[in-house]
Amino acid sequence: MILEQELARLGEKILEKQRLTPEEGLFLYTDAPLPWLKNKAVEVREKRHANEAYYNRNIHFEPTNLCVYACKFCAFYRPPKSSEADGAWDYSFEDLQKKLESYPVGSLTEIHVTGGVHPDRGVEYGEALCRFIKSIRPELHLKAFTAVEISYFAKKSHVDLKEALQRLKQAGLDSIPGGGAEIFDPEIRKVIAGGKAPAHTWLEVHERAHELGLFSNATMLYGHVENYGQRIDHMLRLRDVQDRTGGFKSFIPLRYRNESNALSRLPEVGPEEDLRNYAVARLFLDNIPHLKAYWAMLGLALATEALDYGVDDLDGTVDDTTRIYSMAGGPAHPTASVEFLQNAIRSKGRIPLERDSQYRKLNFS
Ligand code: V47
Ligand code: SF4
Repeated sequence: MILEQELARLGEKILEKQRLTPEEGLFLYTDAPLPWLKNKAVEVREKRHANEAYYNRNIHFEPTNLCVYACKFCAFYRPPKSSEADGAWDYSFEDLQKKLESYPVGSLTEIHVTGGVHPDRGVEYGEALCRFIKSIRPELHLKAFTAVEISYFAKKSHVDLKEALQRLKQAGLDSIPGGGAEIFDPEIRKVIAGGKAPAHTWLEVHERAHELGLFSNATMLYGHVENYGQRIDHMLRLRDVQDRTGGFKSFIPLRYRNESNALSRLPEVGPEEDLRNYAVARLFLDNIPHLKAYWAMLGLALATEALDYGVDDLDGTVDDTTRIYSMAGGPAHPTASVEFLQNAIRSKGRIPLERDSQYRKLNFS
């Protein structure tokens, strides 16, 4: 009875668009029945996005997997002195050119660039890569370099974060992807991602970027050793920045995948937990407009299911160009045609819309 009363009170609050407190967010994780969460999350997403759901046409480029860090959840990185025989790669600009030229002009709208943090590369490298991509495909939206990569560029080149961002923007950077956020709680971050940019640096990169007119996304890696309170803390810190800047377009929860990494002993959470997490994110993180189920991590079937739990975006065609998830247990060859994504969205009774990187609608099919 008490549970029902509390759910009714929270339902009212949500209906009236009142912000949930951290305690209420935690209650949703621990006590709210999944069908109730589903119902409320759909109510909120339909107010924002009606019956529409988005996809885009994109590829990824992962310049190298050599990395100075050694995050325990990461199956992708190799220590800096590794060779090809160890599974390392370090692509040249010529390799990138071949890849870009293999896509006809007009067949993509976005390239997403991220990779390992190479020990020798500072902001000059980032600038050169941006300029190179724009010289070949000026029409593509360039979403590149996580806050972790950017903070390393700045440190290596002895410049502050604002200067690093200004220079990257000048060189053609259009927006910043959401990676590297993991979990902001310092104790958990130390255990799973020891050594890389702390929470305040990650948040500062994004806040400075927003001030310069660059928008960005934010991720949250969940389902490893964190607890619900730490997930709420993570979203609360994002909500605070977003109140000041409005620069986050999309929130992307990423389920920890457990193959071939230093935390493989941990089981992965099941689909019900994924769906609960999307729904709570939609309700608690009330000021980031889009909630993305990144199908290349989750698989298309579950990402499609998440459209019933507050999600409004499946991400893009990807075309087998990312290895971060396939190396950790995600779909082996992540590629989806436009028709495939459209049909997935239609299978949930929603209207598929192609978007650009700013979520402007590109078609009305
Ligand atoms: O920060 C690495 C995650 C992220 C694992 O901005 C893992 O549109 C689960 O941020 N299990 C990088 N996750 C990818 C990323 C991203 C992806 C798609 C779209 C956008 C966007 C951003 O991948 C890392 C880390 O949190 N990751 N290893 C793993 N084993
Ligand atoms: Fe390096 Fe990123 Fe992997 Fe961490 S998650 S080891 S920073 S590639």
